[in-house]
Parts: sequence; C-alpha cells; structure tokens
Amino acid sequence: MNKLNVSIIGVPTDYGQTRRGVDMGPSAIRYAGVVERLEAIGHVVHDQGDIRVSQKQEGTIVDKQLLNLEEVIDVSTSLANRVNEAIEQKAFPLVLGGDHSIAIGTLAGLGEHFKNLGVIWFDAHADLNTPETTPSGNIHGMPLAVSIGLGHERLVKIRNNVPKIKPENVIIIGARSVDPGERELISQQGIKVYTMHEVDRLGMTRVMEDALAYLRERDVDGLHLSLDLDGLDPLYTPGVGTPVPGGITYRESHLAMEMLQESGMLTSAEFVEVNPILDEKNRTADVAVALMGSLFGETLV
Ligand code: B3U
Ligand code: MN
Ligand code: MN
Repeated sequence: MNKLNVSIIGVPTDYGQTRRGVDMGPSAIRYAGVVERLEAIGHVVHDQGDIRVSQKQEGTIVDKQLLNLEEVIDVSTSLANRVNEAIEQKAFPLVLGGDHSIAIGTLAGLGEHFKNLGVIWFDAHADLNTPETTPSGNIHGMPLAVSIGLGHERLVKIRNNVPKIKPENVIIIGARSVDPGERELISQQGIKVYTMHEVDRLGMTRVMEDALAYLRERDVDGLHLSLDLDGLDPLYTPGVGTPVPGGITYRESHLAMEMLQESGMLTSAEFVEVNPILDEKNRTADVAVALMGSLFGETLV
C-alpha cells in the first residue's frame, strides 16, 4: 500500500446551518483517535490543527436565502488556502468538519490543481440548492451547486477558479432527501446519482464498481471523497444535524471505503457533519474514524 503524507485540517464551523455543536466535530474526531489510526497503518500524519473561525460579526446583513454568508465566505477562503498549500506540499489533504458548507473551500483549493477532478459525494442529501431553490437558507445544502459554478457570486468565485469541478465528474451516493430544485439540476447538469434505491437494488459492490469505472473512463486526474456522516443510517451515526432514515449501513460504508482505497485513485477526503452535542458517546466520530481506517488501507489479516 502506498504510504501517504496526510495533512489533517480541522474546520470548526457551524455557519452552514443552524444547529449548534457541529463546530466541535474536529475535536470529536481527534478524540476518536484519527492521528493514531492513520499512523498505525504506516502513513505520515501532520495534524495542522484547526483553521481560525471568527465569532459571528454583530450587524452583518441577514439574507434569509444565504444564512451567515459573510462567515461562510471567510471560512471557505481560509480553508481553500490551506488545502491549496497542502497540495503544493504534495500532501494528501484530510479535512475534518464542521458542517458541509466547508466543501466549498475544500473544492476551491483542489480545483486549482486538478483540472478534471472526480468527486464522490456520500450524503443523504444532494447539496445542490441555490439561493433561489433553498428551502432553509442553510449553505450546507448548497456546496455542490457552488462548486459547479451555481449560486452566490462571492461563493462561486473563491480563489477565482470557476467552476471548481465539472458536473459530469460528480457522483452522489446514498441520496434519499432531494428537493425539487435539486432534482431539476441533477438532470439538467448530468450529475450521476445512486439513490438508496440503487444501493438496495444493485448492492454497494456494483455501485462502487460502476462509479469508479465511470470516473476512470472520464480520465479524472484526481478523486475527492466528500463524506457527510448523514449518508449513513442514523442507527450508526446519530450525531448529525439532519438525520434521514433508510441510509447506508455500517458494513456497506466500510466496503465503499475499502473499494476506494483499492482503486488507488483517491487524492483527498473530507468528513463532515459530526455533531458531538447530538451524538451518543461520540459514536458518530468513532464511525468516522473507523471509516477513515478502511479508506486509508487498514487490513484485517
Ligand atoms: N436539502 C435541505 C436539507 C439539507 C441539506 N443538507 C442537509 N440538510 N444536511 C436544505 O436545507 O438545503
Ligand atoms: Mn451534505
Ligand atoms: Mn447530508
């Protein structure tokens, strides 16, 4: 197995949604032993600590369709810079959220280096809302749309490379709560989605084989995994802000991680939406770290 230089970047933010506590995700994941776990596999791990997230500014403009816009722009810009640095140093960026709005920053940093990046998006949701379609105003429901160039101009233009990724290079896995506007974008933009229906019907093995073959055929120059812990069934990951029943099982998610590892294609990853306040005994962070074990090449025998 390929030994990596892993650069851990924590992003303690909850500005992409309205439930407090997800800003403590990076601490919970560190407490669950991420560094030790990856070192035990043989990787060289540099924990870069957390990026600085400022307190909410008094008197910032409140746009109901884009809650905490200024704060999200701030966090995304700092994160994009840090991811960019990690790639320049030939490290593998492992980003710990925080809510899923942080993917705006991660992909802005990656998009500068990878011109044909593949993205696997594990999530109960599609995260393809725009200010026009959002039912909540929460930016954590928008990062995929922003990254393909749709949404608020200042989010889309972070680090100036627009779009960060091509919609045809995106594969969503585990979706089971998709809004009408998102559905329209999926067909309009040619985004590949394996909903829970396909996961049930084909099985995770086929889903991952097809997904990886599709990306190989598209000749991607890198592969990013964006894993929202709410993609799993809340039975396994109760500590998330918007749990949706009927999700991916513990075993299916491990299999998916192992197949990603086997593919040898992965170049970056992020794990988001761990909320220790809503969790039971840090179970969700424990699952996140166990999945990272499989993703980074842990073997049983
Ligand atoms: N699609 C809904 C709900 C949602 C999106 N992401 C999460 N929840 N975690 C929205 O608000 O955009
Ligand atoms: Mn998400
Ligand atoms: Mn989600």
